[in-house]
Amino acid sequence: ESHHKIITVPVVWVLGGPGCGKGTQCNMIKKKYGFVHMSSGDLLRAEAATGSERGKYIEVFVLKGELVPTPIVLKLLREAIDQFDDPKGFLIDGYPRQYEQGVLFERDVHKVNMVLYFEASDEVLTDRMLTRGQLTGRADDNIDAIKVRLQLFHEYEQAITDNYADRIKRVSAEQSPDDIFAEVVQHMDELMQ
Ligand code: B4P
Repeated sequence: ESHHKIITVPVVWVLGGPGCGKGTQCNMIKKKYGFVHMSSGDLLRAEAATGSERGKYIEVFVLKGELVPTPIVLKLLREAIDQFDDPKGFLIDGYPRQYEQGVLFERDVHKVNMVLYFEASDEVLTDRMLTRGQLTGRADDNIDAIKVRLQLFHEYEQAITDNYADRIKRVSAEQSPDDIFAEVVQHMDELMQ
């Protein structure tokens, strides 16, 4: 649509199972490369925290670990993207969760240039989320919601990895943040050449 910003910089999707460390890596990428970091989860939690009608509706899905309806997530992302002038690029963290979300993004927002895909076992993911739940009290980091989040992740991951195989860079997320970042840097440098 014509009132939206036209994106002329690279767009990177940052994906992986719940708790894989996307947020940590995005912060490191943002610092080094000057990209804007946009987390679908953060946007949804921020909207929920406003207590608006839309926020209350969103919160029901997030607390259960279920997917929020795509039009809402895409609209929040689009609104956030439109607020930025000339960053070096966009990191879209936690979106798409389903192949169809990716299709809509590429149709309505921008083609994706690279997909960073963080891999870790369900055991590692579960441990990280439970730890974070204890440390921060994040409401969806409890065992019931975690099970739903993992189940939905596995249900949809194959369609995403199949359809974006040409742009996916897989990174093992079972290492320390610095070791993961060393691999990420190689992919980012290649993209920015
Ligand atoms: P998200 O906020 O995306 O939640 P997440 O997948 O658990 O990832 P998060 O970013 O929080 O964790 P991260 O891996 O960075 O989504 C939450 C909910 O929002 C979803 O369940 C859904 O309801 C909704 N939602 C979001 N996007 C949606 C979409 N596109 N469509 C529909 N609904 C959507 O980090 C995990 C933890 O690991 C951190 O505590 C970190 O400190 C730690 N960690 C990081 N790196 C580590 C390392 N190397 N070693 C050890 N620990 C590490």
